[in-house]
Amino acid sequence: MTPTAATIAPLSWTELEALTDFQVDLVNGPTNAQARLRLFGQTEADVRVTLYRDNHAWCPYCQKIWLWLEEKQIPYRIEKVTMFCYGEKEIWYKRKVPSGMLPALELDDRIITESDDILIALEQVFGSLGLGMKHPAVLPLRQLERLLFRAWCAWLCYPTSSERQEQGNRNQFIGVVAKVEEALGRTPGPYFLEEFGTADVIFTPYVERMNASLYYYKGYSLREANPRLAEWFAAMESRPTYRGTQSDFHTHAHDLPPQMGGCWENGEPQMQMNKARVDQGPWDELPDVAYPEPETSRAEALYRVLKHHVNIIRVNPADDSLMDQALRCALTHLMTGQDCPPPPGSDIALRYLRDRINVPRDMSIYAAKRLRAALEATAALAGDRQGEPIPVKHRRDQDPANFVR
Ligand SMILES: N[C@@H](CCC(=O)N[C@@H](CS)C(=O)NCC(=O)O)C(=O)O
Repeated sequence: MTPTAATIAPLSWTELEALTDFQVDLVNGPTNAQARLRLFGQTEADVRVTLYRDNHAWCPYCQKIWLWLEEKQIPYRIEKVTMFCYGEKEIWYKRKVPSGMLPALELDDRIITESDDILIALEQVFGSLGLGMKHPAVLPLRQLERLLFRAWCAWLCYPTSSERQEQGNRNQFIGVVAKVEEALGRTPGPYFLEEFGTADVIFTPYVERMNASLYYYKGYSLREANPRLAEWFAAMESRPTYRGTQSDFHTHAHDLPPQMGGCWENGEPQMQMNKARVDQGPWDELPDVAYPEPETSRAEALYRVLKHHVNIIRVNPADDSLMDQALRCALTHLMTGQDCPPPPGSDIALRYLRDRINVPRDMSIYAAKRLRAALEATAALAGDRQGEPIPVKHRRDQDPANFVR
């Protein structure tokens, strides 16, 4: 296609670099998935804790500990480990934790596994976050969270042989959600108890994954269908700690199947619509986030792609020079808003990347939405072919060994 007056030629990598001044202080700034050390204004000598968590910043049990440490502002180191379905587990980690399971925590040279035991150990040393793990008000909420988890798995992760069975699983889940709404309604504020605390941290990882997966696989919008959960989500999103750990619908919808042993679509019209929106956009009004978009989202997306562009181009199935030019077109569109026609045949290459942005590992939720939209708009100028399907039994297409850590 020959560029017309309304289109723009791709900027060079140097020109693109000049368009972003995005900077974050990984160590002392807001919660982020890239940090290897968090100090909260203290010194390295104050560090007593190392958190071993997954490279993808995806593991729900790791998110629980991550959020807790961030809320309490405990100085800590982060060591990232590969989950089985993404690649090879590091040998050094298997020596430390033979099962290879995550999370693990090193606290003054003591290794602790099992996320609940980790929280209990942390509470003993640093005090609890609001009411603690064993408080009589928290214990029933912890049980309710597990009940909700089991009802979610029963609905999402098993095939059904009849409409009646599907409805039964749905009703069972919605029945437990009603109990969660009731629990949230027992206090005047948006949180589970009078003050934000451990109970909210415990509910966060799976409620976030339920919201995403049920929207995508069942056409059910947890956050929109339940007013108290909607208020709870909004309150969580007012916290920079949660924002830094928050993922999006696309990442969860495609990371869950290999982890859960499969997620089953119900095929209903609403589900089909939701699925198309999560996979192909528009991404801006999905009920995965409700706080206002930061002004820095485009600059963040550009900064993150620039940092890794050599590897992004290398792992893309397309020819390197084709992807180099196509990616610069998409980034040019991201920053200028003008159409930048990519080389012929690059629709597949751009959509391959569109489908493999991982939130929050790669960038925050709004930056990812902007980048997905720019990749899709640019791909559409080249054609309507989709990228290689995302695997459902593993995610080795996201092997962290391909990227600089
Ligand atoms: N009960 C454990 C569950 C931990 C768990 O299931 N971790 C998964 C990730 S979410 C894991 O490490 N799987 C091994 C792997 O994927 O490499 C806890 O609460 O910490």
